[in-house]
Amino acid sequence: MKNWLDKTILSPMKRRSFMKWGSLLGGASVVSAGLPLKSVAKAAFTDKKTPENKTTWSACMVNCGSRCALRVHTNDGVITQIESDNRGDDKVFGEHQIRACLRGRSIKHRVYNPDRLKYPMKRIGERGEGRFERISWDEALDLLAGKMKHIIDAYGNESIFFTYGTGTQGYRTDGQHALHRLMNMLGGNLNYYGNYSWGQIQHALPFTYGDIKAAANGSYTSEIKSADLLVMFGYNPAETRMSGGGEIYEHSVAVRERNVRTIIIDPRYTDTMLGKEDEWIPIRPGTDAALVEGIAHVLITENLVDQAFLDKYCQGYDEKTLPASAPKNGHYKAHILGQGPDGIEKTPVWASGITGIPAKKIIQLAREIGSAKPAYILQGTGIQRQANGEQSARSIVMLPILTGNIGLPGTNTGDMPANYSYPVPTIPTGTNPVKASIPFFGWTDAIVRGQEMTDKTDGVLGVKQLNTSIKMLISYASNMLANQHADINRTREILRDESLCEFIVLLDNHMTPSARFADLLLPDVTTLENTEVSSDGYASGSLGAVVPLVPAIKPMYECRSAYDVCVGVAERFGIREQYTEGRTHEQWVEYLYAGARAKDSRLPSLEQLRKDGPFRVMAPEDKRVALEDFRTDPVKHALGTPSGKIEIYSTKLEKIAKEWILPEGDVITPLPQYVTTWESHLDPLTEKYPLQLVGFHTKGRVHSTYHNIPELREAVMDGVWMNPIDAKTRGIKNGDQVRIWNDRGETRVLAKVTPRIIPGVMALGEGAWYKPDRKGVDRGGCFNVLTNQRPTPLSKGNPQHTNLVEIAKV
Ligand SMILES: Nc1nc2c(c(=O)[nH]1)N[C@H]1C(S)=C(S)[C@@H](COP(=O)(O)OP(=O)(O)OC[C@H]3O[C@@H](n4cnc5c(=O)[nH]c(N)nc54)[C@H](O)[C@@H]3O)O[C@H]1N2
Ligand SMILES: Nc1nc2c(c(=O)[nH]1)N[C@H]1C(S)=C(S)[C@@H](COP(=O)(O)OP(=O)(O)OC[C@H]3O[C@@H](n4cnc5c(=O)[nH]c(N)nc54)[C@H](O)[C@@H]3O)O[C@H]1N2
Ligand code: SF4
Ligand SMILES: [Mo]
Repeated sequence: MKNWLDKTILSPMKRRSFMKWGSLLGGASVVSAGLPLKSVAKAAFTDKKTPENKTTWSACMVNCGSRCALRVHTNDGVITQIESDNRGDDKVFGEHQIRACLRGRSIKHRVYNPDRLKYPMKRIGERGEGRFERISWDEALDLLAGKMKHIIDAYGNESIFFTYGTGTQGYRTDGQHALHRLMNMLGGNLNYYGNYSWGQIQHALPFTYGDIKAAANGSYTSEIKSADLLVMFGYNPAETRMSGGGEIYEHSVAVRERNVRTIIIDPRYTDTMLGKEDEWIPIRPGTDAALVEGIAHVLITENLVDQAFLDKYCQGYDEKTLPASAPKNGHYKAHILGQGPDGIEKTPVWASGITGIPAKKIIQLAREIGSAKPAYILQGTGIQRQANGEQSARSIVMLPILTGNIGLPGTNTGDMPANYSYPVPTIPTGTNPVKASIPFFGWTDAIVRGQEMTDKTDGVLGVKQLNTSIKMLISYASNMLANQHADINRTREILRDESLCEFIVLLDNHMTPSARFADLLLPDVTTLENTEVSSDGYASGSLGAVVPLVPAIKPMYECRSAYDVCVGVAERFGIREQYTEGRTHEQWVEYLYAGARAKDSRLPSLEQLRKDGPFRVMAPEDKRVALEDFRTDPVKHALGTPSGKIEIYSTKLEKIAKEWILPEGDVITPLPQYVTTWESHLDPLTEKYPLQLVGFHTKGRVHSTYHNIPELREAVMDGVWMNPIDAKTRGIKNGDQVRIWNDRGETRVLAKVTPRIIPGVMALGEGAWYKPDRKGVDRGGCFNVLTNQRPTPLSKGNPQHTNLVEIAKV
């Protein structure tokens, strides 16, 4: 530890500034958790005789869907080791350990990281150049409050926008909640709807099923225990739901218990397979809808559909239930059999030509799905992050619908699996007085041409047309500006033009690629320096938990929590009292937890919780079968669709398709069906860029968070997956440095030559840090220099897995 102290704090320069800052405080201002920085300095410098060893609970708060417990060991105020949850014997279901993955266990290196932001800084160079000068917190807060006042006065609250940011998903009193509480008190900000994760699927499936419930509408994965067949489209929990307390735990327990036959459809042979699957069906990206249609053809022609189910519960399967508004032969059966408007029969041979899956295999798959009762069918979210993502998502759910595998034990709706999350209360945020809302993906357009954006052209909600373009960005725990949003080169140009977006404030722990685009940089405390009571996350199966975060160390450098930043701004607007209600951050945590306990007597005292670690609460219901009620009584439990039924033919989409103004090439159809898109394998652009490049969420990071830990970069090499056939024709060998490019940009990575991906397709883990060289070529392997900002037709979402590229050895 001495080493770390020597290097990071005791270097003469840093020591001086540290001490200077300490004296500047004069004991008056406080940082997060009410700890004067003086005492931080004292703890760091005092050479005590007997070292004080402590173990405290904290959690990994990134956006992977889990919230793993961490046991943080400190010695004299310095973190020495991170352990995972190690309580009990880890045998009892529901009391299993909430074990952290390799990322959470390496969090110490994120805290003690050379990239840490240490003090507030103001931009001095051109925007994006990355030149900053240190300022005091008073100057920073004056600047922030001043800019906010000016922008609200000049353009209205609708011109202020929060970039999507998920670096601290779990905060309840701090982070996004604290910021929204402030903004709502100051008149609000432009809203967004949807998200980069599930934008297309969550927008599309309600047309079929109605709004079932907020997130992940399927059955629990534990239902797999009752299934005779498990079919997973692009579902990869072994990598994206890695936690011991998460979805993968229940998934594996259920699969093992039933020894259920498992078929996985994915262009990549993922870690979820690795011999645990019975069959891998590789597919061309963006073509799942065509596969479903080929399967549907077999189901229909071989009489494997559940006609009684379709008649009773669904709209638009055949003539009988087709709504009056639909054109003649507008039903699904006609569409599949070639009697619909396009006149194309969706035979397995037709589907084979599109998907790359042999027709024989499609027939076999259809027969299996048609005869297994019950079958549990689900999808991950990589599929819908495609240019035709809404159509793919709506198509996959046709398989359980056609076979009547809905609402019964062992079934799922074809949606993502459901998860329970314990409802830990948040600080009241109030309501946003601004009504206008844009699609999450539309913010760069809203900077350039906000005033042109309307409901029918750009998916604006709440108003018919925006009043203003975006003039200020608040970027909290977000790496959207220059890493996670699409087409970085275009975004960069937009952000560089200061006449468009006039002010950017960014709060982060690290000097990320996005941080370089800030006008004002505010250093946040890390989760290990913060106080909170959180929940289990949104992907922890039926296990809920109340998760305590106790500051393991004092806030480093001049870091301050977002809550404390908000108090500072509130003060400058004269609403400090209104904002704090007289509470410190810690007092809010206590207050909210007391409220939770008053509602649920099972919860231990806060002291006990902090001592014992996460309190586990199983979901109130021991099973959850999606649409069980509807199946039992479709009248009493009618769905939220216009007809109350499962709408295979959606009348709402019929209307939208007529009314919306779509760019050329975009299609919205009332039936779920395969549509070709730009940059599919059928696009003429393949002559120039012959390979499809899909992204995936790698186990080496969570998006861009944890990227700057060299140990993790070594453990999980970032390389572009390519098939030996594609590699050979280009003279590329495993481990070669390669360049990948298209008209939008170029990046450099290593080649991972492997038969684990189909020919014609490449895959790269997203989230690597953007690192442009002087010519603008990214040397960091950052996916988003290649992605497109053109939104998907219906949800106006992110097609970040739809890209045509070429690759060559450097
Ligand atoms: N380790 C780790 N875990 C994470 C995250 C992370 O960054 N790292 N991020 C978290 C977040 S926010 C999210 S949203 C989730 C996302 O988690 P997932 O839903 O798993 O999303 P992806 O990894 O994008 O894609 C899943 C799979 O879909 C496949 N795929 C892509 N396109 C297609 C297609 O057209 N058809 C088919 N059949 N398959 C396709 C990909 O090859 C990939 O194996 O993961 C969460 N968990
Ligand atoms: N090409 C491509 N792009 C994608 C995706 C894809 O599949 N492919 N996936 C998309 C999806 S699903 C998502 S959810 C988004 C995620 O995109 P983001 O929400 O931007 O997620 P991260 O990249 O993890 O960035 C979070 C930021 O939070 C910061 N952070 C971490 N801890 C703290 C903290 O305690 N305080 C503060 N202030 N900051 C903190 C990190 O340093 C990081 O800069 O990316 C999207 N982008
Ligand atoms: S990244 Fe996710 S699975 Fe890994 S420790 Fe953090 S919360 Fe747990
Ligand atoms: Mo996500």
